[in-house]
Amino acid sequence: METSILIVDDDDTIRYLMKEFMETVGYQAETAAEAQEALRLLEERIFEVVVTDIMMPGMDGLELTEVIKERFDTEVIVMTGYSGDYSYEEAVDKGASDFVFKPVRFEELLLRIKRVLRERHLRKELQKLAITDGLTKLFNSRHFYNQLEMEVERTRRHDHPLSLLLMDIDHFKQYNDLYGHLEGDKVLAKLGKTVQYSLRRTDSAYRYGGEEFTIILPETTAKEAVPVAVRIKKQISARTFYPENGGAITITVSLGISQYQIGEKLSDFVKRADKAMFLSKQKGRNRITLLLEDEVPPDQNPIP
Ligand code: GH3
Ligand code: MG
Ligand code: MG
Repeated sequence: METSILIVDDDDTIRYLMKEFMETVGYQAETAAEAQEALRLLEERIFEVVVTDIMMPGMDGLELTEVIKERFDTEVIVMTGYSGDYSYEEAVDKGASDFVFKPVRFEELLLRIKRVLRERHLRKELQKLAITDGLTKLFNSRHFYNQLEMEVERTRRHDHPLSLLLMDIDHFKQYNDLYGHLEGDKVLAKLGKTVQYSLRRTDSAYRYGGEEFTIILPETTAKEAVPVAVRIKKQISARTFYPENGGAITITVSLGISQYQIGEKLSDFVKRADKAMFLSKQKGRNRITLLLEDEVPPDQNPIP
């Protein structure tokens, strides 16, 4: 994808020349003559970097930087005409990633933009790593609790349904004992992919523990979560594994579904999904159990 740069300056010539330069070196460039216009453009589309003048009529560049950093995921480089007027510290304090003096040498600005983009990319990679499970490439459990808290909060506010799916591999210890931990890891990795492919766009999947997975289904009742669970279960049992020293092996999973009940604690919501999963195990594994309220007898809500 092309990188988009927004140039904000009240000087027509600078805007024109800078846009032309940015396009020559391969960026998409847009311009704004003042801060409000810049903010309007930022509402409309994504810019990776904003290069803004400080001295402008109306909202100045430092203020604009502050607003951008509050509202958008965009890097800001500020330009100033008089080296004494504003300090680097002031600009950085408002959230700017870099600072250049006018008259701006375009080659220098380009180097600074490249560095800012490199750092942005690195930061995004790190952010992704921090919430990703290395083996399954699904989100990790820390992210699970953060996201679930956010979704529960939203559900409380809007009174929309929210469901949770918990899944555990059947007899996985046996698989590890028979074929080795490394082969077990391969199953987990494949399962991560299978789960990811079976999800709807709004759902998110997490490695909850060793061989346990969770899926958050926003705007979904427990009943509506059933077909998602059925699809995942089917996809998993349709896969064949070929561990070393083994033949063609298939695995099964047990699932539990719960729906958030307004007012309940987040931990009770999770516990109920866990309990539903446990009921699936009790009933012989390789099945789905839906638990709407806590004290439902084990043989209720059976799903083939
Ligand atoms: P059940 O059907 O009751 O769930 O039986 P189970 O054997 O799957 O359950 P149990 O909780 O007894 O064992 C879970 C096993 O999962 C134990 C452990 O060896 C395996 N496991 C957990 N995390 C990992 C992992 O990261 N890699 C591998 N290879 N195995 C793991
Ligand atoms: Mg387990
Ligand atoms: Mg298990």
